[in-house]
Amino acid sequence: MYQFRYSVGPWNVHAGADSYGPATRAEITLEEKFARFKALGFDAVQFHDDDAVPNLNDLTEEEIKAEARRVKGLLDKYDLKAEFVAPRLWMDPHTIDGGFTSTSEADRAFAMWRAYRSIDIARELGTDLIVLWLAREGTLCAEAKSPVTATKQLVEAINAMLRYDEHIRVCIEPKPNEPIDRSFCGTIGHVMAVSAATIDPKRVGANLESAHAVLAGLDPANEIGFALAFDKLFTVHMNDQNGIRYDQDKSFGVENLRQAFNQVKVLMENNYGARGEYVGLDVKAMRTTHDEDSYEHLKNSLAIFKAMEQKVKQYDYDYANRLIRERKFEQLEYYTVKLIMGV
Ligand code: 3MF
Ligand code: MG
Repeated sequence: MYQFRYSVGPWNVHAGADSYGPATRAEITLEEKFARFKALGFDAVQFHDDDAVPNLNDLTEEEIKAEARRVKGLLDKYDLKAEFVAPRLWMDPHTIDGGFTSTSEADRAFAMWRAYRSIDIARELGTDLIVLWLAREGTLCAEAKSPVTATKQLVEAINAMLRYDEHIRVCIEPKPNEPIDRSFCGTIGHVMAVSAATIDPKRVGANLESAHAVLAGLDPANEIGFALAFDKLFTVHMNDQNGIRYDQDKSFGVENLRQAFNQVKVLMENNYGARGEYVGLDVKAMRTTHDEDSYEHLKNSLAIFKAMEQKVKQYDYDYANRLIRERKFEQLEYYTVKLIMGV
């Protein structure tokens, strides 16, 4: 059996600031993060456009590409690949009310400019994957946007990206809310529908984040399975989340081990990764974490994920299938939980 390959974004190691308080740890340079990612066993790095090219609004298209090439050199130095580039459409003054679905035409044009630059950066970094976390594509005031118009705008924005580069693939990371109240594309089902409506559905897929599924009140393993059934799980953001509260990006498996097991199980049963897909992490250290422990949550997430791989390998499918045939689900559930507990 092939080995999973793992990826992580530089924002996974951050200084600890949240909406209610300032940083609690020192900033770490991109190069130092790359070195540590490699040492921890990661194979690839995920990028926002401005993780790779800071202040790109102020640069020409050629300057943006040149800076991306410099970052590619840095990746090569540490023998890391770039997994994807995601336009950061939620931090900018132009996108306070969304990008592709903003009610301002100028802001929609800005969002497309950033999407095209993300594609340019992806090419320079050697990846064909663009991730869209549609942070503000929704409403704070329900009456502020038509959900019909906005959904069509989203499809058109993706079509424009597919036309801009005939090789890139676009991958939507759905989330039901936060920072907006009502998102237009909240679940994998929404993503599959948007994909089907584009000019090239094969090139439009999903990035399932465990925590986002939990926030939608759904089971992450079932969401993964839904995307896999349509052959459209282009990547994953593995993490954990304690129920329907603020987005927590906890280490993988620390809240719900059975749910973690079932995510790994559905990925392994369907040969996820065989076509180069990465197991991506999207985890944050707790705010109280000390500087010297800035990477513990990454280490722990990888260790828990790999431990679950071992549990799936130990899963007695003959026994489980017999219980399924006999509809002995009490026994099946007990067997599964016992395996996870190791008793
Ligand atoms: C928010 C997220 C984002 C995305 C990232 C890449 C900051 O809930 O999960 O992390 O994953 O923007 O798409
Ligand atoms: Mg994410």
